[in-house]
Amino acid sequence: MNTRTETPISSPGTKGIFEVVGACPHDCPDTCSMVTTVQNGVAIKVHGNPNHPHTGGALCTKVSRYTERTYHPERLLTPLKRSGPKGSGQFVPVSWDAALSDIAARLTAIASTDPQSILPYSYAGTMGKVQGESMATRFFNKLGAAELDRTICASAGGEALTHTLGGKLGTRIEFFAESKLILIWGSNSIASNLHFWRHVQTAKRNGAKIICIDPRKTETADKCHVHIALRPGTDAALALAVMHELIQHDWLDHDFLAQHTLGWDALRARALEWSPQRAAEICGIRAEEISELARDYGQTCAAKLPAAIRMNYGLQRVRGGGNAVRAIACLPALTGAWRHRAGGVLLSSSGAFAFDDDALERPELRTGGTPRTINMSTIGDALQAKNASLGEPSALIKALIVYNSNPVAVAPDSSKVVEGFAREDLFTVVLEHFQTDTADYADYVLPATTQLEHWDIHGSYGHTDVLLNRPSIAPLGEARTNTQIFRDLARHMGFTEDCFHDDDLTLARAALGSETDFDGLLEQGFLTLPLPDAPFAQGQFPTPSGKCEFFSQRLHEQGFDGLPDYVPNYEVAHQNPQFPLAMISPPARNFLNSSFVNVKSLRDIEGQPLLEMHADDAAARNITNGDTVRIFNQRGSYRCVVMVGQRARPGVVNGLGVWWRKLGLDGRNVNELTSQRLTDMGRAPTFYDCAVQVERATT
Ligand SMILES: Nc1nc2c(c(=O)[nH]1)N[C@H]1C(S)=C(S)[C@@H](COP(=O)(O)OP(=O)(O)OC[C@H]3O[C@@H](n4cnc5c(=O)[nH]c(N)nc54)[C@H](O)[C@@H]3O)O[C@H]1N2
Ligand SMILES: Nc1nc2c(c(=O)[nH]1)N[C@H]1C(S)=C(S)[C@@H](COP(=O)(O)OP(=O)(O)OC[C@H]3O[C@@H](n4cnc5c(=O)[nH]c(N)nc54)[C@H](O)[C@@H]3O)O[C@H]1N2
Ligand SMILES: [Mo]
Repeated sequence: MNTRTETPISSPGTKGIFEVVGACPHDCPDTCSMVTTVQNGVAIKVHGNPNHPHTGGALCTKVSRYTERTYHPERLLTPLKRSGPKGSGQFVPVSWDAALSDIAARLTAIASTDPQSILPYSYAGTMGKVQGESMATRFFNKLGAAELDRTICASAGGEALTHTLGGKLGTRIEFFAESKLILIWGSNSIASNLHFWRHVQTAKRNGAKIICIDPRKTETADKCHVHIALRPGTDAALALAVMHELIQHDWLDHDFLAQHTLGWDALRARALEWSPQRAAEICGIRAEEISELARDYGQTCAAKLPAAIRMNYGLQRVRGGGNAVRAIACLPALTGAWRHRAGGVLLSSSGAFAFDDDALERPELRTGGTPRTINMSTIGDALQAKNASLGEPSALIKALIVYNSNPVAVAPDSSKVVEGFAREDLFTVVLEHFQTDTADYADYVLPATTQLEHWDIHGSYGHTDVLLNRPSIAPLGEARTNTQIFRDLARHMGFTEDCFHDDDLTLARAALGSETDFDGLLEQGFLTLPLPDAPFAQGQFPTPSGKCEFFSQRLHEQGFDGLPDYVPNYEVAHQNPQFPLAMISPPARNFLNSSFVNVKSLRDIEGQPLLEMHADDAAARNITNGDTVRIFNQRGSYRCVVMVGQRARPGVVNGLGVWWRKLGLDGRNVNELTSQRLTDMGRAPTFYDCAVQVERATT
């Protein structure tokens, strides 16, 4: 087979068979280099690029079905206009010109009163810099629309990391292969970071001990030497008790502490309040589990062997999520684990990339003062008409333009979200591949291209390579790229700035800046950022003090005490007689948030929405495996089938997500139960801080 990378296929009639190197667009730390095989203009399969070290020639199961998703019989291929009541999913096809003219007229009318009542809503359906916030943000800047605070995933952990280490930086992922002890903390790596798991396996083969800290007995926990199944939201207590033991046994790197940290005396005093017994009670585990964890970590570091922590975002989706991330991120500085390239901690590598966001988004197009900001995690409340009637009528959102996201399925407190989207006076446009739950509430649905049909540039939040995505097929049907849709809308709105003519390759180059070897990227499909092996071996933390900030002056100024602390959940289930079970809702392995839920071969693997429950909790409720149960709390209720077994610990139920509402038993999903309360830092959602009760469903 011929590997040709220089030209994308321009029409489905193009003869021959060849491969095109692209990138997986999904919201996942792995950001794989993906090779598409094209035959006569049709993508016939995708596979992982064997030349890209982080991909190692393998894709995950779900993305290996990318052609099934692309050519799905339900792919949206023409613009649609609503023809029934909101939410009914009734639409009629219309021409692009009719759709764009009407949308432009509606937006112009709304903007003439208050452009800030128009809200873009987008997230990481694609992580691409071009099809993400480039032309779209230019458009909304020029329009003077409200701005979206993009908090739904990672902002608690992100802020916490920035206030501790100075940025979203950490141990390079490939060096975990050399570690002698790996803590997998709040991460189901096999499901959501598969290419990291290869490095764990290498380390394990070379004698490393692997410890998983997760309330759920995940497929990852199954393969670790130790599994600590703590209660959700108690990680900071655990980390402080580990510090307590490190201090008591003097498994400390005094030199590193003296030279490269800020606030050690205060943190030491705080940690000494956290005996393993005290933390064990909060975490719902045995004190010995904590002292053994501390011993493993402390002795590995004291023996000058590398110990690394793979933290992930699972543990920050609770009220004290920011504090928990801070407490854990402090650990390597206590023991000097940063001295090794295979030691330290990694939550996110995204701070290593220096994309030129201003060149992409052109903030200077915005005239007028600071824009109104709407938190995407509380979109349910933000859309309520009654909020506006409470005194700030201008605060009412009158138009929503949704792209790269499915908020009706993924945002917390669904009943509020649905109520908002159902408002007859809300004008909603959704750019999508499929008729999602959100698209059902649109006035217009616009068909967007998939990754096989457009150019893009990708960074990563796991590794530190830049990837280029080259289109391999022509857009299907009448689908248009996100960028083209916003270029077209700009024209219909009468925006005349030259930047609304930039094509996607111009945007790709703008994202990278002139320093980057774009030709090299075109040739190979990826390039590796030049970075030191061990980022903080000599300190050099990019914080204001240049040190690892146990104490953060910036947080202190925001009203925190400045040290990491244990902040209990809003909803401490085991102390709540009415809703005594803590529910977490981590992703199902074969879906990517709510993406892929409609791909039949993957849905067949996942079966149906499930609630995992421990046998003791089930017995106490006269529930048996396979029963249909009703899960409920003060916000709502949701029915699904229960799976009784070892994946759930006592007192915690796992409602795997994120199913499309319309595929659930009563047209709802797990977010019917989650709340709009926000984390301590980063204004992020608290999906896993959710107390519920469960009963056998009668119908
Ligand atoms: N297959 C697949 N891969 C994905 C995704 C997907 O939907 N499917 N989603 C992608 C996205 S958007 C993201 S942000 C990442 C998410 O992936 P991760 O960052 O790994 O986060 P989660 O999957 O939310 O949670 C990870 C683990 O944390 C556990 N957990 C829950 N609460 C707590 C807690 O309080 N403490 C501790 N220690 N653990 C807890 C959960 O049980 C889960 O096993 O994965 C990405 N990759
Ligand atoms: N209960 C619960 N809820 C959660 C989570 C959880 O763990 N539990 N996880 C949360 C997390 S971590 C995240 S990141 C959010 C994710 O929430 P979202 O970012 O909304 O992710 P998806 O649900 O995958 O929806 C992305 C949509 O974008 C579309 N899309 C993909 N590519 C393109 C494109 O090029 N153009 C256009 N126009 N559309 C495109 C896809 O078809 C898909 O419908 O969900 C959050 N919700
Ligand atoms: Mo996420």
